[in-house]
Amino acid sequence: MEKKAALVIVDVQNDFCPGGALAVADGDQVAALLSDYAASFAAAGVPVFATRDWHPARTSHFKVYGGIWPVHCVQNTFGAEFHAALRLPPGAVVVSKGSAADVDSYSGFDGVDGGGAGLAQLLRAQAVDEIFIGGLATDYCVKQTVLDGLKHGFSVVLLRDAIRGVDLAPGDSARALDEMRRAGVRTLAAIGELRL
Ligand code: VGL
Ligand code: ZN
Repeated sequence: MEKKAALVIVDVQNDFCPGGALAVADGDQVAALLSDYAASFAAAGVPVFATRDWHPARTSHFKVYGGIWPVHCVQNTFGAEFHAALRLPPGAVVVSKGSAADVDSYSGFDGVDGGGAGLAQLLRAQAVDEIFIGGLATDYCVKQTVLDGLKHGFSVVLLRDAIRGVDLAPGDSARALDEMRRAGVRTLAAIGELRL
């Protein structure tokens, strides 16, 4: 039987792009490329989801309150907005995560839409069984979203040209990619190879 696909764009927000509080190199290039992916998927009738890191001003996720990260993606600030180069098609569903004051949540599957529905629930409601994932950052939220997608039983395809990592330690992104592959993710090398 044909697979029913969805696109999940992870955390393409100003704070993860050059100039942002937790900037990922070339994060803005990913924004532009994912706009092209989103347009192609939407034209093929594929639903598009966009997750966002959506933190309260005070959370143990931040270094100042005991965590490891600089303050970033605080709700309703410029840093938390999607990058201007990210164009979401009409009907794209925004999923927010990281809103608790005392837990780090990296996975898009921890997120909820405006009505409180979780990502897995939203995907299942549309009978989705295959998700394409790209965004930021390879070694944190992309990795965790991919691993959780596989755990939930979705077939997962990583958009290799549309991810970039933080690399707090050199090699983190390469190791993340290995871990995702061992868990069963498939990869699409470049947008030119997309067949819908
Ligand atoms: C992320 C670090 C901290 C991410 C979020 O979106 O990958 N990374 N918070
Ligand atoms: Zn965060």
